[in-house]
Amino acid sequence: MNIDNEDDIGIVFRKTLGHYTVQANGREIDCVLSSLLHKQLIYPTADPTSLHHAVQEVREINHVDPVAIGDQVRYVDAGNGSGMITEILPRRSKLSRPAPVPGQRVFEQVIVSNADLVIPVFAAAEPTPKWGLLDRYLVSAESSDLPSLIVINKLDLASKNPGLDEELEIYRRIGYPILSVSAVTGEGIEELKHALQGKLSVMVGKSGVGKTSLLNAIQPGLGLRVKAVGQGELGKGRHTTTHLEMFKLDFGGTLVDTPGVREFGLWNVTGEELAYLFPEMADYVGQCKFGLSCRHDREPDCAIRKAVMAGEISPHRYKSYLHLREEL
Ligand SMILES: Nc1nc2c(ncn2[C@@H]2O[C@H](COP(=O)(O)OP(=O)(O)OP(=O)(O)O)[C@@H](O)[C@H]2O)c(=O)[nH]1
Ligand SMILES: [Mg+2]
Ligand SMILES: [Zn+2]
Repeated sequence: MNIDNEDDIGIVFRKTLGHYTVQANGREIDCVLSSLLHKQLIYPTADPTSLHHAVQEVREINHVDPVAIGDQVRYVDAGNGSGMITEILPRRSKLSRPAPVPGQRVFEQVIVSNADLVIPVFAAAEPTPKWGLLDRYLVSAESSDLPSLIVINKLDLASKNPGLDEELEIYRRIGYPILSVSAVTGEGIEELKHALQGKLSVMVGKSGVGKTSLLNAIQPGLGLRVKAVGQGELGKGRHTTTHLEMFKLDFGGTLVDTPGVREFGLWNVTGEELAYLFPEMADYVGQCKFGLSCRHDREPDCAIRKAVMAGEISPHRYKSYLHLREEL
């Protein structure tokens, strides 16, 4: 970091259409983008025939928004708590997904940059876990070279899902850390805090698994703010998160809460490398009869399929692999 300009550098904690909340030196600055950065912004609703659209195409833009939550940015302070972002500093990491823009091609959406840990959150029950979605999150984190921590929330409802432990054992065997918690009873919350300490972590998961509730449990002061934002929309005290937001934790660390998503595609993963992103398959890659060109599907003498037959690789993980392979 350039010491001379240190007071002009901050981190993006929140964004709403056209506005970015930058935290710097314990202050929040409401920033817009400089015109240069602004030109790199794709409006999902843009008329594909408009001039605006044409200009964007010439610039070969490949992301929906040049600025992501977690970005370290340089900004010009305009006073009164407002400013303008002029530069995005190099990213340490990024967690991305494809964002199809109607009438155009698919663009990269950086969910969070500079994250250290991806936390796929599932509920023991209500909603019932969909393990295929977990596999997507894990592959996505692997492709970003980020570690994952699987969090199973609603431990208090675990008796409603008798098959849960058996499923989790598959992931434990692969080597993924798993933490079972309950935002309601507080069980496991201390361990979770410990895992978050000193890192920038991002929670991902379906709507209703309890991501925001976990944030409440981890840091009650913050939770109140979260609740106030979306309350009333769905009634019964249930609030759904509509925007990504990053929170500073009192005990050190930063946590990003994301809105629940039903779909989670893979960005920038090729069919050839997919098996490498399943840690339990990686060792077999190259050992198939057809070497690196094996799709590990119906090819004869496939080392990965043999490992599935031998019980070394879980059939459901293999099914996830085949499913994802078809998309790439
Ligand atoms: N029984 C039980 N219910 C929980 C627990 N954690 C959260 N809930 C409930 O689950 C519901 C959804 O919680 P949220 O925190 O809003 O879930 P979310 O993952 O943030 O959902 P989105 O913001 O829509 O993505 C709420 O009604 C919570 O009270 C838990 O540990 N046990
Ligand atoms: Mg939420
Ligand atoms: Zn193979």
